[in-house]
Amino acid sequence: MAIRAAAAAVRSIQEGTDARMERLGRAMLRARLLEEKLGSLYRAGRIVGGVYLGRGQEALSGAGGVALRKGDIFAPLIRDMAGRLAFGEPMEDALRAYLGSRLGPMKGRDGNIHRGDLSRGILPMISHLGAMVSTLAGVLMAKRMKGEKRKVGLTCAGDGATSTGSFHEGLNLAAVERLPLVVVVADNGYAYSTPNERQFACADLVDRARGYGVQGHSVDGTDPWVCAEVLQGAVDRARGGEGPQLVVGKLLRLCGHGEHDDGLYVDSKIQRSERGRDCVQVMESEMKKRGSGKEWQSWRAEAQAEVEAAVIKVSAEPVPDPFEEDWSATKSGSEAEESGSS
Ligand SMILES: Cc1ncc(C[n+]2csc(CCOP(=O)(O)OP(=O)(O)O)c2C)c(N)n1
Repeated sequence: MAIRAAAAAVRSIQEGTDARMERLGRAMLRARLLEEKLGSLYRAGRIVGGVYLGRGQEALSGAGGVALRKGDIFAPLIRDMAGRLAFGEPMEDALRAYLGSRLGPMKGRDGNIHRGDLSRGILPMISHLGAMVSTLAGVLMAKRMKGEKRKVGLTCAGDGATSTGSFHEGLNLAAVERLPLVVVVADNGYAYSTPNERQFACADLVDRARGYGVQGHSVDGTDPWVCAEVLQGAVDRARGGEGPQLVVGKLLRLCGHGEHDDGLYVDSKIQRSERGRDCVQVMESEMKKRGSGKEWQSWRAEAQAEVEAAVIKVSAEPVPDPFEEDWSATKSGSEAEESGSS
């Protein structure tokens, strides 16, 4: 009986793991294919402003989105398309921000990477350079004061962002307050064109966790399985009251800083190293090895169809009309008048 119970438990853990990896794999593919399309739309002149992609960072980002639950708060950065989709941002809403649709969560009036949706627990990004750590710490403190329990906040930072004052102030505050905060550092080797050795003098950014008094975790950011496990563990620990968690993933940005940047300064030795692996290819070949190649192909086909359908739908949507806009970020004009605000 006990053996049977143990076997059932093992099976259910395995099924849970498989379900989590399916969510992650699908989010990675959806993000990769959507971003390839965004690159094309940018080159075709259909997108106003810059386009910044998360190529090569889908496993680490997506694993964060998968590890969170409904009711948690996610503060994504510019390379977190996979995390956003995994956490539940509809692909159509993402596209609406890029194509300026009035039906998007920012009503087509904000920069594409600055989109958020408070109703889904996604904070609009203020800046890529550390600002979201203190913003999220503030949200978590407010939740604590309101008596909301077991809600986790997760945000991200680049290696460059870890050198800013905002990052330091935010993480220090979160550590002192023992907030349920997970900070995922995507150490992709470069802050724009500045390599790691010109940014910080410690051997590994995870070493800083000790200085802040928080738990630190290192992860190979190119391995989807390891990312899923480590991120889930960090989120669970934060939820369980163990305070802030710093997760540092080593990987490489497999694109320019933005689509306007060719990234030619990236060292070819790093590109050829383990760190330069493409997490999407890693997952594809591992799934093939495990006999699940057909499943992967069907996820890819579904993601491709979703991207095509979303582009067609969102392209036909209205854009904001300056003469009809209420110019209120959060409420319609009549609602604002009723509550006496202007
Ligand atoms: C205060 C400020 N300075 C400079 C910039 C321009 N900028 C945006 S992202 C970035 C580099 C960020 O590097 P990193 O944190 O490593 O993230 P990555 O782009 O590699 O993901 C810079 C210099 C900015 N947005 N804000």
